[in-house]
Amino acid sequence: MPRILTVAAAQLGPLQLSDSREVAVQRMLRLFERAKQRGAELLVFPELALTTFFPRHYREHLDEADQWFETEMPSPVTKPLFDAAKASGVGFTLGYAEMALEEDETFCLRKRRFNTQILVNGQGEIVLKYRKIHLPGHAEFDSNRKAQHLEKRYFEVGNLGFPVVRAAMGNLSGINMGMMICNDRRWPEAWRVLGLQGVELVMLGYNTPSANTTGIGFEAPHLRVQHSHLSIQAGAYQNATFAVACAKAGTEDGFEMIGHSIIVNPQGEILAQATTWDDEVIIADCNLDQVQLGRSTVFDFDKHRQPWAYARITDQVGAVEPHVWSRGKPYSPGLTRDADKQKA
Ligand code: CDT
Repeated sequence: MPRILTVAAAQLGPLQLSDSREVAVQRMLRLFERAKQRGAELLVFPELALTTFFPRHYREHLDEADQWFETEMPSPVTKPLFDAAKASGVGFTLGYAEMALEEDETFCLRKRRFNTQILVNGQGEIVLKYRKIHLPGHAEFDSNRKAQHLEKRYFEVGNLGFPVVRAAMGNLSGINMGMMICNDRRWPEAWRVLGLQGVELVMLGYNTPSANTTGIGFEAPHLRVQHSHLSIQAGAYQNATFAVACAKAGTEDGFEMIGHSIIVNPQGEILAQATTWDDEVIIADCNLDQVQLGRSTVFDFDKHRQPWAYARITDQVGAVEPHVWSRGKPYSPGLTRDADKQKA
């Protein structure tokens, strides 16, 4: 019997600053129903799905942003989503701004804010939580920008790594599932860490502006979609996994977001793609046995990976200047596979 899971991306059109969480959840419940009727067993909602993408709005004091954060999950407002999962047996992921009273690395108990996504199973139980690691943007108001992107102001870097969990979903007794959020998809390291845990399905929500509003350089709008797809298709292919990427789309608070949610197979092919900037369900049957081809051939990690040559990836953050060649002095780097083996 092939291991088939029917997955959906439940793309949301814009949520304005004035829209309440109740409005968002009602729309999500309608998408849930539509996805269920089309046979979905798991659906993925966007990043920060309960509110507008509030990091575009500056607030001088952090506490003034508390209104956008969830202090409990489920909450009275979000419980209907959990009830829908329980009633239907359909799982979902939900992106939201999380405020947790939690000890930090200095053991100080304090209010901590994260950009979070949870995976909920068909019994309405939370099986996995992920907190966004790659936070784009800036922490202070930037008058050079047409739109602010204040993720570094409102969120701490996620402290849960990139976990993968094996759990039942749909009719399958075990699927290796992992998550990332928006900007994470542009970082091959994030995909590889999930790949190294045998992930079979990566779920991610995103809010990506159509325009580069940094005031630095020109980026053609169509390339914003291309870069998003390129990253997801490459990540799925290179780690032999399915991926569901779900957008919040359209003009939100006067700023356009790209939409173009997709479902991708382990060959990097797009199986389904959203064509509107509105609430829209896209769906695909994922035969999870298809992950085997990549991982037993070109991406057989056990056989082909060479971690000794990748040390810079974890030893270094920024790029360093390369060695400058001078005539008559062939360049020979100190790092060799033999030295690494000798150390072992
Ligand atoms: N939400 C989020 O992470 N958005 C960023 C915007 C960066 S602009 C290319 C993203 O990577 O889509």
